[in-house]
Amino acid sequence: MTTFKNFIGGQWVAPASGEHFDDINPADTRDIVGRFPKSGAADVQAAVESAKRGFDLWRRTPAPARGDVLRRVGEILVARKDELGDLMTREMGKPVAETKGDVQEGIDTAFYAATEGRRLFGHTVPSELRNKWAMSFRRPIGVAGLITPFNFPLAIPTWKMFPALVCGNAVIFKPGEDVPHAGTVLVEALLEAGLPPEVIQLVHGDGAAGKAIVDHPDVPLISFTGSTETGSKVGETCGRMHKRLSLEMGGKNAQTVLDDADLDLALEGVLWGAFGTTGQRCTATSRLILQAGIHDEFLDMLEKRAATLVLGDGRKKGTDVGPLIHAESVAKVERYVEIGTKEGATLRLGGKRATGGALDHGFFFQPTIFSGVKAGMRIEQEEIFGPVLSVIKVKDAAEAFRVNNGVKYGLSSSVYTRNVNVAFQALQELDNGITYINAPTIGAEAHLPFGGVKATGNGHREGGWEVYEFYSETKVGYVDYSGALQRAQIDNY
Ligand code: UN1
Repeated sequence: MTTFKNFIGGQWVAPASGEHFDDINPADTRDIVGRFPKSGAADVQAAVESAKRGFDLWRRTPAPARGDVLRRVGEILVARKDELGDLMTREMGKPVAETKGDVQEGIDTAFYAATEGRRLFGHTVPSELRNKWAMSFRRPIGVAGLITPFNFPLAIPTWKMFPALVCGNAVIFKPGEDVPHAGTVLVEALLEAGLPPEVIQLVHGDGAAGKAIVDHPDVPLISFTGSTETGSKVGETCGRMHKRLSLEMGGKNAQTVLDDADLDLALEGVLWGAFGTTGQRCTATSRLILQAGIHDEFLDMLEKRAATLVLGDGRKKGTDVGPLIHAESVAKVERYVEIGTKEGATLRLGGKRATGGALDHGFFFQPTIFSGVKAGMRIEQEEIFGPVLSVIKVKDAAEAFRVNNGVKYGLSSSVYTRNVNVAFQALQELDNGITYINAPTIGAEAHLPFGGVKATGNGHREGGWEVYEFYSETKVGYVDYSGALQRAQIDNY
């Protein structure tokens, strides 16, 4: 079995502790992908020292040249897409069509970032005074600590890393401990593309490694995607230390289907939204809000189709739904099935581990549907991160919007309707960072801002232009070429 290393100080190195953890295939726990470093504060210290040297070099590299490196990374990812899709499915389980889509998001992000190196716009504006120039421009910040989850092993790291790099920062990257192999390949691609070695540091490990990065005084920039609970702790530390922080956390996203909707279309949407990635997306559909007129008919259609979804190894042709990521996830989903049942919801489908044959070796869970769910129940309020869908009946669009908004999270929402007025009302009324009309709650594109309101985030966005503002600081320059002391707000008025 291969023992993998960290990348620190321009070299592949073993962790200071000498300890490792196993990277396990969740579809077949007998298959160990490799052993990866269990890193701690000593490794992070070495990574920060090196990254500071990397930053000094990189911040002076012209932004278009920084972008060129990202363009080459994009080309490498294109060439390695199939191989990457396969190894990502092996370590985290979702079907290869999805992992290849994940790689494609990384490719799109790379090419967007490459061209952004030729923009990084500031503003030139007129001065109040004669013979004086006024402008704003963007400066890099320093060492960025990036902490990412397992569910998008490539896309999410690239959303953070590529803009951070184009803006001229150095990066310390801690991939999710369930997907260290994908993280390693991404760093290999960056080095192959010509990124100066000390600009990137790869530190594997669990929460202890992540905490050491967040706690380090010389890492002024943190971007974290994960649970709201961990995000709150990260936020406390960053607040105390005056760090710039971007948080992407939980969701409890709803798809609403109104009486006038195209039901076949809405059915495809909810199947993909609720059970794609085994429900392990922060954008997953975990609530389905049905208007009374179509409630029974749609639930029937859904139950029938969901029962035919094929569970299995994501690397096998014909698999619709892969496994959950690990045993604790299975236990968590089981707990929520018990909670839903106790709360009085009706279990319509699933509710158990999926077993039999090859499934016995993995963390498979049956697609699960609860109907009769009332607003306010725990299964309606709390993020489950598994293939569990709660169905709520409402009388009209106004009630659907109230239910949609009645949770602490605010990532994405979806409304199926043919009524253009209602569609635009939804865009205006729903408290989410993203609202889809006649499309599921998942499917964000790389060149638009991604993120949520309320407990989902802290006001920042990934993707699109806005993320470049996060990874750079605005600086203003005034040049007075009058040869005289001109006093703003005094001499001019
Ligand atoms: C996430 O679930 O953490 O819109 C990110 C989507 C994907 C990204 C999801 N493009 O579902």
